Order: sequence, then structure tokens, then C-alpha cells
Amino acid sequence: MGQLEDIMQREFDQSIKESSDQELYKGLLDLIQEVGGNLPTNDAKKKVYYVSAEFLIGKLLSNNLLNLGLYDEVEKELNAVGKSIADVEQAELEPSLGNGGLGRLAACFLDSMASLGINGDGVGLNYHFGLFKQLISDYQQAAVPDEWLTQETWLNKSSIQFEVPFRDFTLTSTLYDIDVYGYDQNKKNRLRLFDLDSVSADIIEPNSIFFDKTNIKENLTLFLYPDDSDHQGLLLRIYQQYFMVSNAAQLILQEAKERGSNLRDLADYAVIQINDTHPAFIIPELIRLLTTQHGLTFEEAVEVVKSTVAFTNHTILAEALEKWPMADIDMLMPEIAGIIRQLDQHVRAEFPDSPEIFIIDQNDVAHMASMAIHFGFSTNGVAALHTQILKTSELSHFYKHYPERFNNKTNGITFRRWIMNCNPELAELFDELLGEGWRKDHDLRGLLKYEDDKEIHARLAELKQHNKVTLKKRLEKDQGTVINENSIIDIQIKRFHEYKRQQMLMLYIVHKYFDIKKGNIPATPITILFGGKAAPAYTIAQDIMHTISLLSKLIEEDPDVSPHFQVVMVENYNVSKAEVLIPAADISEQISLASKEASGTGNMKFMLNGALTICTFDGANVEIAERVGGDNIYTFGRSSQDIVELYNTNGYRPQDYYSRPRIKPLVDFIVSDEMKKHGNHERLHHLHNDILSKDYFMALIDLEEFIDVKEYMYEQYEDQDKWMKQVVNNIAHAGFFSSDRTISDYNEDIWHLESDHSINMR
Ligand code: F55
Repeated sequence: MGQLEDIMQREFDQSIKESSDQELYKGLLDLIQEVGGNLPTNDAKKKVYYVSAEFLIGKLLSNNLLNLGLYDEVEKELNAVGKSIADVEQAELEPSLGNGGLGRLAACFLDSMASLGINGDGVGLNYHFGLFKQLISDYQQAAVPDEWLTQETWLNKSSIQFEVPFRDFTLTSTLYDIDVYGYDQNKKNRLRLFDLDSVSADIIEPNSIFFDKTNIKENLTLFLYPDDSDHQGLLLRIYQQYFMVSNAAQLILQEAKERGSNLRDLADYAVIQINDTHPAFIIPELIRLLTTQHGLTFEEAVEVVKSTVAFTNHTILAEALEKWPMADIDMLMPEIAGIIRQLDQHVRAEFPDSPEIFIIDQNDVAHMASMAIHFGFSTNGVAALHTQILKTSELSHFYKHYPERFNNKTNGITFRRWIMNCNPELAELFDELLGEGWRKDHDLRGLLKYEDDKEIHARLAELKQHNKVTLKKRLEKDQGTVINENSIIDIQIKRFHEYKRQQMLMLYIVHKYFDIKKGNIPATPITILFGGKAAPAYTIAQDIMHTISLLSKLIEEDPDVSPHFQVVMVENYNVSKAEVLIPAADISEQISLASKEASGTGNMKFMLNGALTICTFDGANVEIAERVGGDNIYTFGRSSQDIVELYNTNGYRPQDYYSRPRIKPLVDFIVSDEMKKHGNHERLHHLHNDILSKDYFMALIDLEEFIDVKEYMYEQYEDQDKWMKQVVNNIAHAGFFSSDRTISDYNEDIWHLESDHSINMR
């Protein structure tokens, strides 16, 4: 009897065949907890703590089966009675414990640390509703609570609890662990998520993400980053951050002592990587704990922290660099406020002649990045260009004082989830052509010898077609949208934000609509899909999404255009939807305003799954272009230097572009009668007005070139031999973007831990 059959008989007294997907899911959860539960946790002396407010882990069933080596057997058992892992996985609810790239990166890193045998845990919070669930109704986003925790979960309640002291009350935490199994490893790591016992989910109104933000004892871990447009929201975030890091710091010190540390030597036992500044309060919190509970002097504690904490920056957008008023910190955590003031004095005394060096500015506001750079031993950016911009402009005054602290770690993605799991047939083709070594070293360059192989081109095209059909079925089931599986699949999936320029692709769509109306019928039909959430308080992002949804409808209802062109807004874009969208894509849209996208990681996922990229010279796109070569990628747009210069000189005038004959009709269509027929007039006028008067992220500056390159790219698609050659080339160079390579680099340069193996790819 197979292992799953055995469990189903034991637990449900019935066969696999007789079991529902829900029951099979429960059975598999137990099978995994049995097999994985027996694995020891990594017990190396030194340990990485990856502290992050977000871990966008996605569903874990297939991932855990794969990493534990159970996938093939279970799949066989299920297939034998007409079932599949994919169907069973539908019963798993996806935790949405992250916003976007930053949270997903943390999840890829957990998988890579475990798979490389590095002793590394994630530490964060257990949000009961995570980020909101997105519904599209009346062409607009509606945000409703996402109840992922009500079902069977991967969380194991531990007996670990800590006290977190706020000014007016002390909260008691409970720690939940999720096991993290590496690929083909005989030990495991964990994701440690802290929660509040007193949290209560009853207080949210049905179908609403609004709740009483002052009721901290009951609401602290309800949602991820609630809207911070009001003061209460902002305070709740400080509460969340401090709750997270106080727990993390107490856990880290406790475990280090258990492993033999006397805490003065903490750096030999622990390294704390903070994911952006969200966990930066761990710096004063460690100092508080070390001085008040463990007998260190302030100076000693500062030295311990400086040798233990490392900081990753994920953005140069000024509005995203966290700054907290000292008055608020005083009000919530007076002891922490006192320590931050001492740290501010400390750096000011160290750099008496550099007035630009401080933690607390003249308005009594604390700059979290500044604290993380001064009191950490490493600061890294997430792609070569991003790190360069940090050094030369955004953080140049820090770089001047601490050049040795700055380093680059180009992001990566885990190949387990982003190819082996989401595109198993393509992974099998790699096995056939390369042997199975790539599954561990992620080196796909051996594929280059097939770049002109017509038979391989045909196999790749066939797999793409198969993945398009899978996507079609999924979209029909999820939202009733029917797409054309014989069309070019062109995708932009990511958070809605002006700098990512969904509005530029939107204006392209208007262009294409006009062009088809004029009789220029595309040789192959085109489907453009968008997916992504917008922050509820971010009006322009909502306006853009609204306009795209209206265009989608307008095109669908136009019989001259709809056979050739379709625009789809994918509802509630999340990790599981990405897993179906990306393998089906022909074209990957990476069109941010140069200098603004720190790295991007979707770009890497698409490349690995055989899509070609249209992109600006931004973030990791630059490194992708370097690797595949200019002939295999479709680049356009102003350089990051030009853009930085334009910002510095205030030199961009959207009117100069708006007035051009190719652009004006596209922008003006936003407020046309056709659009206003179903649209919200206020939103349409707001967006129209914003684009022609501000256009802060310069959608118009690259628009004409974007249109030309897109048209050229669609033309190239018709030359399938050439296209498939480019596809092979892109896949072959994707190995560098494995998060195993990224984590090997972190370990080599920053963490210095033992590992089973590492990946070096130049
Ligand atoms: C979440 C919360 C706050 Cl308060 C600010 C930012 C975020 C967030 O989600 N940021 C984010 O996703 N940043 C992205 O990080 C990725 C991983 O490094 C990068 O690839 C991407 O360029 C960057 O925008």
C-alpha cells in the first residue's frame, strides 16, 4: 500500500478514491508532518535570523512534497484513481502574509537557506487575515478580509511565549512555527511567526477591512500593514513592528544562550538580516535587553548589535523610506525612544563635522534607514544598479563614511517553486536535455546548444500551448473569463503603483485598440493580462486599475476588435495565480521608470519559464539583459542617469509629451464618452488630469518608444524560429537568478555560516 493510501485508511477509514480533495489535503498534511516532523532541526552553532514583517510563502503542499521527495509517489497514487496534487492543493488556502516582491523574496530565501543546509530561520508575525482579498466589482477594486487561518494550517503552536512591554500595557505573545524543509535535505529550518493570544477576529465588520485601530490588545496581528493614511494606522504599525522585533530579539538571545553564547560573543552565534527597515527597532530593542537583563554596558551592547545586524534596502522611493516621529515612539515605547536618542547622540559625536549624519532630524523624526546603516555591519541593495544608485545618490553620504559596509546581492527566485513545481513538464524537458544536475546547481547553460534545434523549439512551443490551456481553464473557473489559448499571452503582474507604469501599458492598449479599429489586424491575436492589488488609500493606483477594467470591457464588447485583442484584469492576484500565469506567458512586462524598481523578481520567473522580456534598464532587468545579450531582450526607455538628472533639475514637463500627435489622443481617450459610459467620471478625470499635469513617474516620457518596441516584438513573434531561439537563450541564462545563488552570496559575504554546498555563478 502507498503511503497516502495508508494514511487515508488509518485516518478516514476509506480509500484515496473515496476521499474528497479536502480529506486528501488533510491526509497529506498529516503525511508531511509525519515525515517532516521526524527530521531534526538544523543545529549548527551559528544561525541566521531573517527578520521580516512579510513572508509571502504561498501554498505549501506541493512545495513540501517536492522538497521531502514525496511528490512523485503521491502523484502516482493520486493519478491512479484519477486525482491530482493540483486538485488537492485547491483545498489549501493561501496565506497572504506579504504585499509583493519583498515578502515573496523572504519566502524564496527560506526555501534556499533550507535547501543549502544553512541554519536559518525566518521570524515575523502571524497576521490573521494577511493582506486583503481583492474583488473587482463595478470595474473597481474592493478589499475584503482574507480568512486563510480558518482551515487546516501548517502552523504548529509552540510553548514559547514572551512579554512585550509597551508604555501602557504589556502584551504576551505565542510563537507558532512552520517547518521549512529543504530540497533533498535531512534537516529542517523553521518560519517563526509570533501572535497575540488576546487577538480577536470578531471585531471586524463582515466583509470589511475596517476595524478599531486603537484596540491594540485585540487587533495587533489582525492585518498586514493596515492603511496608514490616518494617525491610528501609523501607530498600529509601530506597535506591530515593535511587537515583532521584541519577540524576535528575545528568541534570538534565548536560543544563542542555549547554543552556548555568553551574549558578548553573540555575533559568533547569530546574524540578524533585517528585511528593509520594518524590523529596524530590533537595534534599540537588543540594546535594551542586553543592558537591562543581561548586564552589558550601553557601549558593549552597541558593539554586539553592530557586529550582528545586517540591513537589506529594497527601495529608493523617498516616500517608502520609513521615518517615525519621536513623539509617537515616546508615547508607545518610552525606553526605546530613550535608546534611539542615545544612538543619535552617538553618531553625532562620532561625526561632529558632518551635519548630514543623524538618526533624529531637526523635526524630531527618527530615520530608520539611518539607524540600520550606522548600527548594522552590512547594508545591501538588491540588484547591481540599485546598489549603485544607493551608493551614488540616495545613500551617498553614508557610503562616503562607510564604503566597506555597502554591498550588492542581486535577488533571486527559488527554482523549486518557480519551475519544478509550477512548470513540471518544462523541468522534465531540462532533465531530458541536461540530466538532473540542474535541479541542484541551477545551471541551465547547457541548453544553449539547442538554440537552433527545431525539434526543441517545437517541444517548447507545445509546452507553452499546454500551459496556456491550463491558464484558460483556471481563469474560466475563477472569474468566468474566457481567453484565447491561441493568442500571444502578454502579462504584467505586480502591485499597482505609478512607478511600475501599468498606466503606460494602458495607454498602449488604447493605441492598439485604435489601430485595430483602423483595420490593422494583428497576425496572431493578443491577450494582455494584468494582475495586482493596489493599496486601498492609493487613489491614482485605483484610478489606473479602474481605467484598465473599463478598457477591458470596451474591447470585449467591440466585435471589430475582440476577436484579435483582449485585455484581462486577473482578480485577487497572488502566489498561486502567479504559478499558473507565468508558465503560460510569451511576454513579460517589466516597464518601470528607470531607477525606481530596486530589482524585480517576476522578471526572473518569466525568463525561467520561457517568456521574452520587454523592459526598461531598471533593477535586475539590466543584469538579465547583460546575460542574455541585447538581441534576446526588448529594451526601451530613458536611462536611470537621465531620470535621476530629470528629477534633480525638475526638468520633466508632461505637457511637452502630451502635446505630441501620437500621444494626445491616447491620453484624452481616458475621458472620452465611451469610457465615461460605464466609468466613474471622477476617477477618469482625476487620472487624466494627473497624467497631463504631474505624471510624477513619467509614463509619457517613454511611451512612443514603448509602443514601437511592442509592435516590433509582436512582429518578431511571427518568426517562430527566431523567437524560440531567443526563448532558449533566455532560459539558458536564468541560472544566475536562482535564489540559491543569492543566498550563497549572502552567506559568503555577510553571514559566514556552514553550508552543505553553495552555488557560484559568474
Ligand atoms: C511593503 C511594505 C512597505 Cl511599508 C514598503 C514596501 C513594501 C514592499 O512590499 N516592498 C517591496 O515589495 N519591494 C520590492 O522588493 C523586491 C525584493 O527585493 C524588489 O524586487 C522590488 O523591486 C521592490 O519593489
